[in-house]
Amino acid sequence: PAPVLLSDYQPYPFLIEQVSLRFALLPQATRVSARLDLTPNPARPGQHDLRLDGEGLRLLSLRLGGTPLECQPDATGLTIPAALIPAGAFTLETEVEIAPEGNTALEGLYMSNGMYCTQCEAEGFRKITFYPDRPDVMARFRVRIEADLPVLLSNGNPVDSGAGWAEWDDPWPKPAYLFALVAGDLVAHSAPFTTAEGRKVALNIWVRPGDQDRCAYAMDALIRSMQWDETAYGRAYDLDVFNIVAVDDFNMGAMENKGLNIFNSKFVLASPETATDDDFARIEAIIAHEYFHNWTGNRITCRDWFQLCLKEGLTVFRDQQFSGDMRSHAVKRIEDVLMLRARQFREDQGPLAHPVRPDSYVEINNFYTATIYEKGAEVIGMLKRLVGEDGYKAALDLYFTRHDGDAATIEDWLKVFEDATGRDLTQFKRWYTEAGTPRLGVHEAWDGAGTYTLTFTQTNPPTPGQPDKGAKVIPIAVGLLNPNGDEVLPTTVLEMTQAVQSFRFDGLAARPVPSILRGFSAPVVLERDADAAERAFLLAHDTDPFNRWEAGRSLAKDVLARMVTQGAAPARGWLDGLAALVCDDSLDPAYRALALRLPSEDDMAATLAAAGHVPDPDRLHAERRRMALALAERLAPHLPGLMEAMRVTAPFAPDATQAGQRALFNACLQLASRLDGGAQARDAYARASNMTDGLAALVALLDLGQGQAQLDAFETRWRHDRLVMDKWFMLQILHAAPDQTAATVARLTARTDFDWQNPNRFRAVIGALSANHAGFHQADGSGYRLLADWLIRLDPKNPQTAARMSTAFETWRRYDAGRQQLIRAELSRIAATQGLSRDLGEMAGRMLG
Ligand code: B3K
Ligand code: ZN
Repeated sequence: PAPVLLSDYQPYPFLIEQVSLRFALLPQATRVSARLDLTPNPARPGQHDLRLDGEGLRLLSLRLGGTPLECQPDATGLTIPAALIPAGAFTLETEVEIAPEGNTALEGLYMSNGMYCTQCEAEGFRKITFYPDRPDVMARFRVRIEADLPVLLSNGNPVDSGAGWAEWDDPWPKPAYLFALVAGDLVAHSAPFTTAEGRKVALNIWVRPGDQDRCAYAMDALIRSMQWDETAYGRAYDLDVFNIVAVDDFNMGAMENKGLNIFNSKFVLASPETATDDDFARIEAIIAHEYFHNWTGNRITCRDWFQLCLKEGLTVFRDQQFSGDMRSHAVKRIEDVLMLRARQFREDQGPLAHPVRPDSYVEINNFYTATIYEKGAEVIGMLKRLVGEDGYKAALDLYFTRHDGDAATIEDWLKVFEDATGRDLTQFKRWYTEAGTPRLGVHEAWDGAGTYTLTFTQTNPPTPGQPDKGAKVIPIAVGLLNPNGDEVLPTTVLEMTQAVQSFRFDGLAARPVPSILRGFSAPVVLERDADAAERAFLLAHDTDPFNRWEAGRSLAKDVLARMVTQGAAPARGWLDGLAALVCDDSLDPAYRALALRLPSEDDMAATLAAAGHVPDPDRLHAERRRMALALAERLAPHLPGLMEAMRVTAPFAPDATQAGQRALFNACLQLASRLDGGAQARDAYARASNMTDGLAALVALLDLGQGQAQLDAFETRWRHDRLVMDKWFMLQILHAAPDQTAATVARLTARTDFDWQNPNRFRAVIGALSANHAGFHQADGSGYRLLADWLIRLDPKNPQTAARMSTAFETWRRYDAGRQQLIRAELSRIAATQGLSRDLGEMAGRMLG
């Protein structure tokens, strides 16, 4: 299929004043009647055909201005010739039939456990009715639902309802991708909320009967999100109700439909017994993210899908700020950077690299990526650093006043920053239009007489379709420390705009130690050959918490790299520095737990490949275990004391303080288990009273090749709980020995409860296969073959999820010729599959290059 191009954008020739929809819901034959009130769009003068998108719809009737029309749809929509269209306002009425029960792609109107629900972003509305399914067509929707079910929901405010029917009206014009409908046998966990503007809002979280006691945390997170957006951004909620629905079958995390957010139940339902601290934190973040979209996404939406980062990058940035405010900024920043490197850098350095604002796509669902989301958020973080707190606030206020109700672009977004701050952002815009992770080299010079100079060199590596790139604006936050550890220059943002650029610092008493890229002030790879002594110094003294952690991280990566490439022993300096940090009671336990986390095998493979080595997955796995063992031995004398100090005695609370204590306790337990044969982990599993502690103990045992009895007990207790059992499936694969991984997957996929058409279960199993680095990359190709088999099987049912999971192959160029050939063969087999979806076809094609 031909790609869609940004340069082809044209406004839609018609405006839609009002949409009236009527749904008569039946699993096999749902009738959808639509009435569109149209007028010509002055932005597109002249006579135009009326083109409506529509896929898989059985057209029952069509009327233009009340008169029946004979018009046959084609495979992708319906065209009403310009000649038939009256001048001025007119109405178009359609009636179609669809079968939600057979919709396994989970896009459009589908069913999950007997409940009807929708997912329209990006282009699912066209599977519901004929409509201009593009985000710049914004209209008011009125919806009538008829079904023999107790709960009938749509966007906006409830108008009226009776037995078997309900009507909804959404006063806010919106694009079709924000349409939603839910009908089912649901119960609500409810709470009232009053906005800063005095509006009384009924908040409801709708779940299947029996799940209502697992909604309290999500509701609490929602209320805190609503309050936070009022204080941090001055944005209040704008309807009388806010509904959230939890669905078991969902392709992604959640969806921000106006007034009716639909969530993967995994990101709503939580209790101490069933959810880990990480689950709670993710629920808080996603609830906030979807809520924040009400302003950044819904009130101001995107002109076209190329502008996706306009809403996603900004909304991720906002949810990161929120989580930092709720918990710890330092810990949140480290976690976000870990994620950015693991997913976005990986993407940016492989065949799927694309700009934060792409200029072409085949299937837009393939562009809901770490680049659009996470790098999109980083770009906003850089803007904020460059213009400062006040500049950012002024720009955002202007954005909301100038563009409320608009379908906007990245140009509009940058313009508000230019207008509010007087800055020229022409060069900065390259962050949006050019793919790839810049590499930042550093050279330091000390003249012996008080002047210290830092010279930076940026290189912007080629990416698919973009061989040459200009210099980027890179905000480099720098601090300088005295040899005794005192800070002589507090954090200062250097603004790099050239390929090579020097910055001078005068009047220093001694040669300083630089702390560069504090807070990870730009999404770049810092290439600095600091020696181990300097890193150890920063690990002990840096006043910037991110860079202090980063010093330990880069030290650990150096150590592991030397172990892998030179057979070196785990370096003493690293072990001692880390021990000192972990035992420092003045530091947040969550932070100390993060410092104990070793670099992942995937991250190390990328780092080794970038340094010109060919990573050997088995060796990497073995050396990383050796590294963990050395750390355990070094920390052994401190572990009992640390664990005692971190033991939580108060009743479980999913807050940052307790979570941090549990994280450090469990990190110590993992290490202790490497020395005690699993005795403490078995005990901890038996005594665990919450999922966080139970899973951590189980993981410690699985890493030792033990834990079968605990797995069996877990299964007996949780076999009827889909979400908890997803964890059970996932852990066994994630922690399988490399040569056992494929066999474990084969064994688990043969079970009757491996419901592979449920995206959560599929991801738990097949996603864990590719996340087990050494297991997936077994030299015999068993991991690759297994993944390809499952992608080919899933694709006809659910192309979106199949395409997303195919990114496991994106790193193939890192590995040796044998593995490269095996992966290429699997990608070619996928690409050659009869009837392959556009989604998976595009991904396989791009990865093959
Ligand atoms: N906007 C949705 C994602 C839709 C994905 C469509 N394939 C969730 C979010 O980012 O909030
Ligand atoms: Zn989003």
